[in-house]
Amino acid sequence: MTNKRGAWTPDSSTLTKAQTVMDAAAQSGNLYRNGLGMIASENIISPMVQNIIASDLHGRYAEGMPGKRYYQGCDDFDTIESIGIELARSVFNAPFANIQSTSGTVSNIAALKALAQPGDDITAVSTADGGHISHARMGAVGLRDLNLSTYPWNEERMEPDIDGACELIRSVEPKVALIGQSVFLFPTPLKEIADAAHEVGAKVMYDGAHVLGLIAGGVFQDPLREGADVITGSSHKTFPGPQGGFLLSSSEDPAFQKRLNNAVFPGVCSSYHLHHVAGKVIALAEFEEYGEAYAKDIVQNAKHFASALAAEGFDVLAESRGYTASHQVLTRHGGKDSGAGAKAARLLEDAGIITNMNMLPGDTKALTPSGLRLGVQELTRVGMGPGEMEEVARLYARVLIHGEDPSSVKNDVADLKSNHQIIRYCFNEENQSGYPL
Ligand code: DSN
Repeated sequence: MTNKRGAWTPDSSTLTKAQTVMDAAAQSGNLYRNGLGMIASENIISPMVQNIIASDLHGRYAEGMPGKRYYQGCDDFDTIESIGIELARSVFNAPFANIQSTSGTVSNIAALKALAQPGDDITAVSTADGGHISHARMGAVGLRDLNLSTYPWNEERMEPDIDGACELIRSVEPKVALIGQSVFLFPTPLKEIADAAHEVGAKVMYDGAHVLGLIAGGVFQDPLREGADVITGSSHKTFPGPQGGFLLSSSEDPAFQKRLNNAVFPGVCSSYHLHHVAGKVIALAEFEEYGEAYAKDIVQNAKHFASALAAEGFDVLAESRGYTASHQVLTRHGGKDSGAGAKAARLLEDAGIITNMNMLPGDTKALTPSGLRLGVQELTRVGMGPGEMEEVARLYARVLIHGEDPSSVKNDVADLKSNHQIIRYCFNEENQSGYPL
């Protein structure tokens, strides 16, 4: 038995296996260095973040909060985390910020621990409509043993049907009204939903994992001012930091803030990965400086890319709303459940364009969906603008519409990418080696 590349066998020596791992990591780096990373949940980290996540902090523990630790040796990390909390409160304009959680899903598990008890009701967007797996019984919602009711979905507007969602909340009277998706083209009209939720005593939890950088950059929506009690999110999508999570709240109540902190530690984390926390703090500092411009450029690029794809002949969703107001673009490549999205994603990968297949309205099977979900945040991060968005749309068309051999398109993909090797919107922009090794 060998893996896909035939690079190892189970009886290889352990050193060979370790070397194979090093080679595969380098190969994976090359794939993205020479190709177009367009998975909407991904990004690349800045040189300063690359440095700090490889620091000694990686091996350390700091359970508790700054100034109140269960281990010695934490004074310097206290400085780091204190600066990080202050920066997060400023960048996200949030009275409360916890920067410890190790991912968006971990933030969701912590929030559900703080906001609900097993057996309580929750309302959310269904995974078929773009809700995240942690919003489902198969994920964190099930782990907390919550009863899930899903909002009706408005396919035309690609958002919850607002009247239907409010009706559902008023009839179910959940403990948590969860808003936000992994397929997130447009801001959710939050105020009406939050009013209905607060009327029945529910807390409003907004999963901003995908759009956190756009929210912080002031170009998407402002959930904490529109009625969200808690925002959860990842630190590595449109917010361009290392892998990790955030937990934010509009609450000034010290008891509620303590409940949120306790839900992260000791609730769902022991070690909370100090090197990544420090990386988040650097990324927050960089965002404070460059975030607004980055967020604006992302959304401008996404709109431009969507229009350029449509002009090439692609079926781009949500035309009536201008296709997108986020970093994401959705395209349909065949009939429902046809697997056309999966096929398109494989052909694009052969051309060096990395995307993911995605269910679109009407699809029922996650492995044979009809669509692609595309994100432009990484291309924006390496300095691509509207002109490059048009070039990328042409590359898509050569592969998926004109049936050109993906391996010949791959050369042009690499050519385009060779001019975009410097990571932008960060410190030391002019003095860096670019993509991570
Ligand atoms: N599964 C990720 C996404 O691609 O949206 C989020 O965790």
